Order: sequence, then C-alpha cells, then structure tokens
Amino acid sequence: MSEIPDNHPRAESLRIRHRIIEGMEHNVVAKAGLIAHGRGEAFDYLLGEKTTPPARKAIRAAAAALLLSKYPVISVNGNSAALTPKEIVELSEVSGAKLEVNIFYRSPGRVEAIKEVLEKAGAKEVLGVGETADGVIPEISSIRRVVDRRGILIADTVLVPIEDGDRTQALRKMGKTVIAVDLNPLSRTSQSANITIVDNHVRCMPLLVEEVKKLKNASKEELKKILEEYDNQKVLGEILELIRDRLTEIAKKGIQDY
Ligand code: PTJ
Repeated sequence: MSEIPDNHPRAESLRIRHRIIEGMEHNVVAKAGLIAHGRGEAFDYLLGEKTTPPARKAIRAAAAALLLSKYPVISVNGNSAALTPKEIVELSEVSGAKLEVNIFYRSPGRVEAIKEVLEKAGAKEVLGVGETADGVIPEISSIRRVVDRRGILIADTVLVPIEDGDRTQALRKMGKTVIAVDLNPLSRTSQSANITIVDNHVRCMPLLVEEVKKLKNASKEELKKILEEYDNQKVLGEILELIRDRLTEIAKKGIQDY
C-alpha cells in the first residue's frame, strides 16, 4: 500500500479508507463493505466530518443504555472490526458487553478472520463462532438470522455498527434495545433503532468508551433519567436540520473550514 503523506489534505480519510481495503485483503471486510464505506464517507462529508452535538447526545444515551442493560452485546461485522478493533474490545471491557461476530456476507473463513482481529486487539471471549452459534432469529431472512445462543439471542441490548437494513426492526420486535452507529440518518436502521449515533464509527467509538467510563459510577436513577430524556426521532431531526443549515451556508459562502 502506498504511503499517504501527512500533509495530504485528506490524509486521515485516506488512512481510514486503507484500513477497510486491508481488511478486505485479509478476508475481514466483505467486498460490499467497500461500497458501504463509500456511502458512509458521502454522508460524513455532509456532516462536516465532525461529531455533532446531536451525535454526542446519542453517545451519552447509548452509554447509559449499555450500563443499564443486564445482558448487552456488541455485534461485530467486517467493517467495524477493520476500523476500530481496539475500541470495540475496550467498550466490551468497560461496559461488560459480550462481543459477537455477526455478518451479512458469510463466506468461508470470514467469521474466524474477524474473531482473530478481535483477539489480537485483546478480546478474551468472542461469540458467534463454534457450536453455540446455532441460534436463529426467525424474523430475519438473511444469514444474519444465525446468532449465538449465549449472545444476541438472549441479549437485552444490542449495539449494531455499520448495519444493513432489516435486522434492527427484527431485534426490536423481539423486545431488544438497539443502538445503531450509522452515518446515514435516513437509513432504515437509523430510523428504527432506539438510539442512533449518526457519526463515523471511527470517531464515535473512543467517545463512547469515554462516556461509559464517565457514567460508570452514576446511579441507576441518573442513567434512567438520561434515557427518559432522550428522543431518537428528535435527535435524528436535529441532524437533518444541521445538514440542511450547513448546506445552506455553503451554498451562500462556499466551504470555509477546508
Ligand atoms: O461484514 P458484513 O458481511 O456483515 O457486511 C457489512 C456491510 C457493511 C457490507 C453490510 O452491513 C452492508 O451492506 O451495509 P449497508 O447496507 O451498506 O449499510 C451500511 C451503513 O453504514 C450505511 O448507511 C453507511 O452510510 C453506514 N456507514 C458506512 N461506513 C460507516 C457508516 N456509518 C458509520 N461509520 C462508518 N465508518
């Protein structure tokens, strides 16, 4: 892979892109993961490639939800494992959430390759592999329906980063709380999750880890209050307004913050 000069105006974005390409070369990221990443980049452009105030509200609510849960699970796919393996493992450690590999494009060796990435990043237990990965969520038609009976099947809260369409609705129908990370505020996942963090997975994961650490000693009442005051539809609306206002400003003056 060719070197990316530090002074390249889009160096950070290119480095992140290369993590996805390397992930694909190591059988971690699906080919469609490259396309998904490009769609994410386009939405990130509209957001100004920054974590916005509404996204911070969602991160706080997500931290509270994880801490209040009895059995939280982080669902890991190819893109999320390639982008932030260390942060995923750290989030699991600080929040007590289990890690489960759950992928849409199930080709030989991919689940194992993702498990290996997580173990290299320090994970001690990775679900979704082996004999307990024989649970089924009947409402899901894709291969994502196969889940671990020690993980997503019995979870009360599931974190689903960089997710395709139908699973969030199915998990909600099962009574689970769903936290999504999705740069597209209009996606079906974003619109149907309980809490949607509209931010780049790369930016929001370290913030989520920090927020969980901050709230770890908060009382149950405090955590419940954060959740009661959180309104996902309103927060998604704030994101759309923020994009609208930013585009209106750019239409008048051009981009000021390049
Ligand atoms: O690893 P697998 O087999 O489970 O496959 C994973 C992909 C991502 C290929 C699969 O879930 C998929 O096809 O997803 P979609 O339908 O393309 O949706 C992915 C969503 O994540 C889109 O709304 C993107 O805008 C968003 N997205 C992409 N990259 C990021 C992101 N959101 C947050 N951070 C990102 N870095």
